[in-house]
Amino acid sequence: MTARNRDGTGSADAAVHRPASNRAPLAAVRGGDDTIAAIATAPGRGAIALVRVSGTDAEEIAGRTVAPWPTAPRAATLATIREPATGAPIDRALVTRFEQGRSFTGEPMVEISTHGGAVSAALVLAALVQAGARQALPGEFTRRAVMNGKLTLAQGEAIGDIIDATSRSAQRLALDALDGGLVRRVLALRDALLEVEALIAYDIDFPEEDDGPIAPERVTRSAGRVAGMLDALIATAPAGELVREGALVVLAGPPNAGKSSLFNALLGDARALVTPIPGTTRDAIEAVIDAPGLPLRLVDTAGLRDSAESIERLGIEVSERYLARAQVVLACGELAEEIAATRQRITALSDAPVIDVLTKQDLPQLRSGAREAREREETRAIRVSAETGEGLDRLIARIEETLASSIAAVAPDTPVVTRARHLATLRTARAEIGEFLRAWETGELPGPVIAVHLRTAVAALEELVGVVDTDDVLDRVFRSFCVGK
Ligand SMILES: Nc1nc2c(ncn2[C@@H]2O[C@H](COP(=O)(O)OP(=O)(O)OP(=O)(O)O)[C@@H](O)[C@H]2O)c(=O)[nH]1
Ligand SMILES: [Mg+2]
Repeated sequence: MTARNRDGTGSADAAVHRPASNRAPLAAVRGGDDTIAAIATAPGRGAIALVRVSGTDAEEIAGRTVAPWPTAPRAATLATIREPATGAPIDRALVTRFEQGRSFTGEPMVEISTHGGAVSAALVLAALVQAGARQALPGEFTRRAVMNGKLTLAQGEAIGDIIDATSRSAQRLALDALDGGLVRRVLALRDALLEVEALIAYDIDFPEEDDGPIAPERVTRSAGRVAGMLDALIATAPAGELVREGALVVLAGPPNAGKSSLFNALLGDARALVTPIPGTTRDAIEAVIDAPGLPLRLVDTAGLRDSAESIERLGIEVSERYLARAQVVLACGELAEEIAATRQRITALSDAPVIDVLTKQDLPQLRSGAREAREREETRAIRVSAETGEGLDRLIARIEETLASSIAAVAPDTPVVTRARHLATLRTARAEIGEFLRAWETGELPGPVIAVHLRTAVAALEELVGVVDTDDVLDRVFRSFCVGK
């Protein structure tokens, strides 16, 4: 039990701990100075559940319930977990301890893999609380990892995004963010701005240097470069939003065109009602499919026609509202003429790109129609059958191509901005640099006044990453401009 060498009075930081009772809960969370515990796995029936403990006293607290205590850190040890008060066994579990600085939170941590199900993990958590841990608040482990410098704020957010991802593409982007691509880019831009600030500061502090004043174009060029790179990042936001939210793909066409059948076939699920009666679908039905590149929010709508019937008319109005928001429209019809009529009908309603979809292509009479259509060079239409599944993959690929070409292409090495918070800070930084450049070029205001814009831009970028450290400007003055030169 060598790891548990604290007796509660000898620890170096014990003096700064206020008693738990007069600690405001939020202050305790921010300070991260108590020991927290939580069940980290989702509730429900499963093979294993994970209980985590983190904080200065994690080992001491867990040691009151775990025996034998793991001798080596980061090595799973089979142990019995016991109730601290009575010593009654609760579960057999694998216990792993992580030392300070070498854990997810950066604090001493213990992870206990209990049996799954409703009871074991809850009992182990209760035992840990009895032994002195506090139940963690949502996100508190990641928050501590950020506060202890194990993760940047943006990486902490990325972990949340990985957990919340509902599509492969959203998960992939979040994983890239966890890898720190955006953070590295933003920090590089911040550094470039600090260099500009340093140029100006140097100009102010050492106007009499032999080299003469700093050429104003040098400042303009450097700040302009940062502005350009911020523009490139900001331009990825629509792609990021598509991945996060999914692209709205609306099926449109005359009644009985096979829209609901196609919708169901694409989903692989009988969600929408299908009947031979034209006008079956009344309300819009929405469902998400996890396409390889992007999540697609498919919407089945009421067939478009001039109808006097009031409920159908309401359904058609709903279709029209969806069409106005669509990012891609699938103009569905059994025949090229129907598709042409649908295109005609929706021109006033939607600016979205339209993909022609010839439906029911398993029916021989329609196949021959398709052949004629081919002869008339109407070959852009995708021929599908909800019955046989023909053409569905091609249709998805076409939808993805269409979306890719309608949003600004993301340069291959540019991290994609997916969060509104990030976009807002990037826009703030960009606007401040714009203000700075305008003021610098007119030269009407003194350098220190103009430099305030750079400071604000730097602060915005730091806010994105979650860097709280402030004043490296002076360091940089002397690093990049050796006074002895
Ligand atoms: N053979 C064949 N029949 C299909 C196919 N797709 C749809 N149908 C039939 O066509 C009829 C209409 O299909 P729906 O999917 O309800 O058509 P819809 O466009 O949703 O019609 P509304 O909701 O009335 O606008 C049904 O009888 C379907 O079984 C297909 O790929 N092959
Ligand atoms: Mg329908």
